[in-house]
Formats: sequence, structure tokens, C-alpha cells
Amino acid sequence: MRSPPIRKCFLYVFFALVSITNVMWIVSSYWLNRRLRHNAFNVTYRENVTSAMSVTIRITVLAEKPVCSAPDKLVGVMKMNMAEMIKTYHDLNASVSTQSTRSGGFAFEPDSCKPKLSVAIIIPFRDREDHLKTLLGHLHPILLRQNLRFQVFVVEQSGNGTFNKGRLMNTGFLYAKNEAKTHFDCYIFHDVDMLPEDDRNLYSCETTTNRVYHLSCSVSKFNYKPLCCGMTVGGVLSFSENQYIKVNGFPNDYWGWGGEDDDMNSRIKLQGLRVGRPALGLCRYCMIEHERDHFNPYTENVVNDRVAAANQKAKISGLNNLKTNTTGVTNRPLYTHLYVDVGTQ
Ligand code: UDH
Ligand code: MN
Repeated sequence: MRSPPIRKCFLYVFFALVSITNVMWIVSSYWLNRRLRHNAFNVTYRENVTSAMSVTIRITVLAEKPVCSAPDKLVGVMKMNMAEMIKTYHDLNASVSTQSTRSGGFAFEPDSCKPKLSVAIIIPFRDREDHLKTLLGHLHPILLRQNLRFQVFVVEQSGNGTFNKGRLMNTGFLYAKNEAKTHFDCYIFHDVDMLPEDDRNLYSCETTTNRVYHLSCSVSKFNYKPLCCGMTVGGVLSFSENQYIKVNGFPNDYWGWGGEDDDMNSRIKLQGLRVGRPALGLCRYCMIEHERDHFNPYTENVVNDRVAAANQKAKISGLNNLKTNTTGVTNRPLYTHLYVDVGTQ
């Protein structure tokens, strides 16, 4: 049976309208998408087709967080009551030992603004659980107050062999640079027992100058005497990615306690970099008191000979000949835990 002409007309108009609205929808969403992407907005589209005649497009534009300005919640000098801190951070037990439900590890960042810098904190580690708890409990809030994006990597040496801090730090750097999901601007190598005493000591780095930063220049174990007693760049040391690559990382051939920091000091100078330090009051650190670890012996002559040859080795021992084996990675709520076989002496 043939349709009456009036019904046919309606059908044509109906299909024409549907096609026009669809074309308009496609063009406008493409255009908006391009424009908004160009302006770096996050866009979520929700199409709601309620009937053939009415096509509504609801677009929610979520403005991106503003870039963080200078941190304004810093407290300055902090009270360092060790007994109280240890008691408080005992509760961190769960965060320290449990596995995170979020995969891939994650960086922390402030809620309300987009950080200017992304920082990887790399902690060489073995058998210092109490120190780690205390450090994490103390450091996390400081880094959040400093408006940084940061991720902590605890690089643990497996087994009972002699400790090799240089290899652990190099392994942590390469993992953070190549395997983590976040890009980092700065890499800060951090002893597990060093607690900053002033949160105006910023955990950052200089990406455009030749200055690396020694953040811990006044330490409790030396009665806060600046650069006391042969100290060079030990404790807490900050690099940009390029700077760390330029110095070829830490040396791999220091076994046991001492020397790798003095060797690094030579590498920095050899590459024409300079060591910057925060203003004296700001670089105060409290080192948790401890004895020398059993598997981290000090052999003075060996260390001295190695440090004397530091410049000759700078190009041949470091990132470019690192042979370690990362046997496991566990993402925990507060940090990413690497288990590393550093090889043998
Ligand atoms: N580290 C470990 N486990 C070890 C050895 C070293 O985690 O078994 C790491 C840790 O991050 C530590 C860092 O390596 O903070 C440096 O080692 P250290 O703390 O032993 O170095 P420090 O210069 O040693 O503090 C001083 C030891 C002398 C103590 C003498 C006390 N009378
Ligand atoms: Mn120590």
C-alpha cells in the first residue's frame, strides 16, 4: 500500500532533522574536543539521546588545577621529640608492611594545585624498619606541605652480603626513571635515618643550572657543626635527572661503610657541577642514633685508596656498568619497595 504524501513528507523531515542534529553533534564535539585539548582542559562528554528528535549534549569542563604557588603552610623549625615521634609513627606499621591495592606505585601530590616539580626520593635500605617508619611518618607531611609531587622508593639489599649503597642508589634511580609511571624532575638520595628539622628546606633541585643540592649540611651527630669532620655530600643529596646521568651516578665499587659520598663529591666537581647548600639554619637534620650495622664494615685504607682514585673511575664505574638484579617490587601505601640482589664483591 502506498503512503499518503503527507506521511511521506513527515518521514523525510524527521530523517533530515535527525541527520542534521547528528552531523552538528559530531562537528561540535570534534571542534570542542580540539579546542579544549589545546587549552589543556579535561573534558568529559555525556551524550543523552532522549528521542530521535532531540539530541542533547552535556559537556562538563573540569578546569585543570592551577599550578602551585610557593608553599604557604610551612611551619619552619619543627619540634623533634624522638620518643614521641617513634610512638606516633608506630601506627605506620600497617602502611609500611602492607601491600597497596593500587597497582603500579603512585606519587603523592597536593589536592588543590598542580606541583611544579616531581621528586623521586631514593632510600638505600636494609634492616632499619624502625628508622624507615620514623622517616616516612615525618617526611610525607613535609613533602605535601612543600607542594611537591613525590614518590618514595625504598631500595633494599637482599641477603646478608656486605652492604653496597652505591649500587642500591643507582638501581633506585634507573627504576624511578625507566619503570615508574611518573616522570621525575628531581632525584633525592636519602639516608633512612636523617630527619629534616625545618620544612623550609625544600626537597627540590635545579633543572637548568649546574648546581646539585646537599640538603643535609648540619647534622645532629656532629652537633650541627656545618660540614663537620670530613663530611662532603653525605646524607641527603639532590640532583636533576641530567645531572645524575652526567656524573654517571654513584660508584658501584664501594663495599661496606664510607667513601661513596666522597667519590660522588669528586664526580660532581669533575663534571663542572657545583654543590649548593640551603641557608645554614634550614639544612639541620636529626640523625637517629645508631651503631654501625653488622654487614656494613669500615676498612679505612681501602676506602681512602678508592676515593683517591675517584676521578679515574668516574667514567667506568657507575650507571654505565651497573649489574644488579631487581628481584621484586612491592607497592606499599607510602612507598615503592624494591628488593635488589647487588651481586658480590
Ligand atoms: N643502610 C641501611 N642498612 C645498613 C647499612 C646502611 O639501611 O645495614 C643505609 C641507611 O639508609 C643508612 C645509610 O645506608 O642511613 C648510611 O649508613 P649509616 O647510617 O650506617 O651511615 P652513618 O654515617 O654511620 O650514619 C655511622 C656509623 C657509625 C656509628 C658509630 C656509633 N658510635
Ligand atoms: Mn646513619
